Amino acid sequence: MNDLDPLVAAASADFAAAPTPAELENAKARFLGKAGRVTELLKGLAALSPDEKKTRGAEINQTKQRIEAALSARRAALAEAELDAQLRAEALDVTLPGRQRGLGGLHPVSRTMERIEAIFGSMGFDVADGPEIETDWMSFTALNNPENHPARSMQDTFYVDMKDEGGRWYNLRPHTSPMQVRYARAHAARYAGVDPMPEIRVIAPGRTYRVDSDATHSPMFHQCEGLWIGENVSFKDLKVVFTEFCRKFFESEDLRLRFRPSFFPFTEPSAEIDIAFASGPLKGQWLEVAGSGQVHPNVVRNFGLDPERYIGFAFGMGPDRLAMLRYGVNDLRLFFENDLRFLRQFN
Ligand code: 2NL
Repeated sequence: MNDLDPLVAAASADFAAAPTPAELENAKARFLGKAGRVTELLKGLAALSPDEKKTRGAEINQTKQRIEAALSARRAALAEAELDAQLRAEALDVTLPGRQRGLGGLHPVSRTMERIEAIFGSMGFDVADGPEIETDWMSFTALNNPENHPARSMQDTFYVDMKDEGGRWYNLRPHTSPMQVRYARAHAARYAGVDPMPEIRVIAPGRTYRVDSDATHSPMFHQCEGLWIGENVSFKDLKVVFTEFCRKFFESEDLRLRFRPSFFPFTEPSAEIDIAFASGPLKGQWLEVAGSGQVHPNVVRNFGLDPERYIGFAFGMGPDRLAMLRYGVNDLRLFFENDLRFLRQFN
């Protein structure tokens, strides 16, 4: 104990009061710095006798060491507090539930397409898919829709900024028929030497595009067309196949079908196909579900086949509309808004 004890106490108190390392360094300067109080004491030694210098010098040095010890202790305490705060801030609560990856599910239209494919598959139909950007010939001319014919404008087609060799714009296919044309032509070429040619039996499901948008039309929509060509395929086969399809699709054996005369450039004769449920909210109401007909001889010729020999039928339907009927959805746009509250109901 000596007269310097209060200085040590003052330094310790100052250090303890410094809340940050920077302020602690300021406090250190007040005691140990160039103009600090310990330095001032050391300067005072000059005025003392050699004996006094020895004792007083030792006292001052001891004091300095005690102050330095207090400083180190405070530095360590501040560093530890800082580390503690950082650890607290970065702490992980390992008991929180993990972030899960949402489970995906099939879109109702995809489910419908798969259902259509499965049913026609069970009747021996192949499934074909291909380009959505098509040539003018594939989308129109091959289907007996001649160049510059006004009927083309009824499709309100999207065009692509690219021309084919004939200088005609490419288009976003307005129906899936081009895929049937491609399939039929490839089939005819493949079996060119085979007599008779094995029958063509195919469906073409996929996305199609028309300039049209309201509660029952979307600029992108889906189609599924079917084609059956052989030596002896008749309208009776169309009726059998499509009746079977509708009864399987809607799971209703007493569902009724009606073939109503119509016109399409690619079929002759042509018919709209209507169905009527035997029960349920739509009971007895005729609903149009597809277009159909006997493939026009010009179209058979464009398949690369002899229309005098090969004949058959085609049909086209809208899976979006079939999905609406099957699931009781009243606005087509719901299918394309991607609202999970709507989509989750199908999974
Ligand atoms: C409808 C009408 C139809 C076809 C599509 C077709 C395809 C080829 C040859 C002949 Cl490659 N026809 N497809 C035939 C009749 C009707 O669809 O209203 N679809 C929703």
